[in-house]
Amino acid sequence: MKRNYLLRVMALAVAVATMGASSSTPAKSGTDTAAVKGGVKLEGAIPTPARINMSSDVACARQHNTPMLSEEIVADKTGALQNVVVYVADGLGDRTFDVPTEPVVITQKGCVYQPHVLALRVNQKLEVINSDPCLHNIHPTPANNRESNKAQNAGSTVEETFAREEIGIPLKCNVHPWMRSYLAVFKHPYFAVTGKDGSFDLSNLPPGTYTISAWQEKLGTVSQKITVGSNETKTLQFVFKAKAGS
Ligand SMILES: [Cu+2]
Repeated sequence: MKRNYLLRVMALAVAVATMGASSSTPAKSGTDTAAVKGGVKLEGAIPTPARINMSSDVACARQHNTPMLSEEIVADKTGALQNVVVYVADGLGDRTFDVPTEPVVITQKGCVYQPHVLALRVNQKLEVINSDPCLHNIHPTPANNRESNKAQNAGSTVEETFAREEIGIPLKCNVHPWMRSYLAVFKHPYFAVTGKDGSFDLSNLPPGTYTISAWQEKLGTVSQKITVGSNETKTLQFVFKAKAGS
């Protein structure tokens, strides 16, 4: 409750700041947009990913010539951090956005979720594909959405939707305990998941003052505040510190 209260207070403060800005620089429609771009880095020792043991199910193990590695922390030699969700956490006020009609897709192949981290919109269709010759079950364990648990036969597709915003919903399979991915559900379109180079691009933002957050499944969330004007691009760098033993 306390956290909700604080978030409301923060939202109010940002809303006031935004109103102040827009009264001096009235927003034009169409091309009048802002952008926040940048990268996410891991500072400190890059952890060696653990090997995943799939020997309990030969249908999974035989699909891999070399052991699959844990994707809990994926960073290259320079520290560029992959699978980080970067998003507008605050500053959009009460704007609303149409839900995309295109579904987003997650695939189970070789008893691994692809992609490992997936972002989508509230009430947007999530297609979960089973490309494996074995049974999986789709078991998201959200905190703010409805939990479900569906068995999924080889070669089939199931659909899910999430009614509320929530970042970092674990998706697991009870048949194969190593299978784990994370979903981030947003009520707006201003989010990105970092790729191999750790970069993100939040474009077509309305000019304003925003809290931008970066979420990583093991390292948590870091946030920064930024103001972008119309047709302005600003750069943000996020740094996570490698935790001992992670
Ligand atoms: Cu499975």
